[in-house]
Amino acid sequence: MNNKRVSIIGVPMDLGQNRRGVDMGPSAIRYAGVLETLEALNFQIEDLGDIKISRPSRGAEQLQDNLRNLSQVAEGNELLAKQVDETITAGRFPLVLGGDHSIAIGSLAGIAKHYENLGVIWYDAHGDLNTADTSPSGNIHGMPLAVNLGLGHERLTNILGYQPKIKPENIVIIGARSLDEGEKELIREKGIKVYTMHEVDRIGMSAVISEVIDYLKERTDGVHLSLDLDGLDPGDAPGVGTPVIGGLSYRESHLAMEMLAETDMITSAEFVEVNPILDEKNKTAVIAVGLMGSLFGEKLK
Ligand code: EXY
Ligand code: MN
Ligand code: MN
Ligand code: MN
Repeated sequence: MNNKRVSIIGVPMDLGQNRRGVDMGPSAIRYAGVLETLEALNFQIEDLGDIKISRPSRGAEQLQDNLRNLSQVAEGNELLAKQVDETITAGRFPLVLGGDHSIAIGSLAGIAKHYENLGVIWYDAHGDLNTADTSPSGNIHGMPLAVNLGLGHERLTNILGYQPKIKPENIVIIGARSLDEGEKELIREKGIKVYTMHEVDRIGMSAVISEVIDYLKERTDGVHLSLDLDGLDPGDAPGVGTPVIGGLSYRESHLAMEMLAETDMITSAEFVEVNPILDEKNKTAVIAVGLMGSLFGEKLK
């Protein structure tokens, strides 16, 4: 990692889906030692604390136009976008800790304005490419990648006043194994590059990441890593709200992070969907911190 100055931003967001507890993800990841791990690697760390997320009032209608908690999710993401924007302007690397994956709306809004061609690695069991029209759940954590392509409700797509945030040809999804019909259509229509579990099984993680690096290197001027812990197999990372069997192992994920570290191409990152209530003794947060260590250059693991 070229940038030695890192700002940690916690986002205790659990309103982009139905299961409570993922709002405690940032605490669990701090408790698992993220600051100590990165400091030991000689990074200069600043912890900006947590973004304020407002709660919906009790009993209020939360699902409008098939978008659960739209105003709270939009408001939280507006605050996050500003914080991330300021972090990059100050020349620092934003490391965002979720929270559910809806927070990628705010983080990418703050990041993408600093690049002509931002690349995005979406490490996830899911595509997160639904809109309110295609979503089976109304959960906004299943929509952030579509929102960043400019598809969806204006309150979400237009954060910081511009859209789209990213171009379809600059996205690579890794680990997908649970895609809805509407998402598959969008992937075909937009030509989004996807390495499903099939490709990982077939050619191995080493070849997948080599291809991803070559692909993004020639077309992007910065790369954001959006790592959803449910990309990993629930045997390794059980503390997630939407587990899908047959996922990436801790070793494969660790290798992916190491290979990315060697390229120095990652310019921002977020780790999301850690839910301590569903976890086993903070295992998933510990794994998240282990992966962060590898991404930031920890050797001999
Ligand atoms: N595709 C399903 C939905 O849209 O409801 C499940 C989405 C889960 C999203 C997770 C966090 O990556
Ligand atoms: Mn996700
Ligand atoms: Mn997911
Ligand atoms: Mn290793």
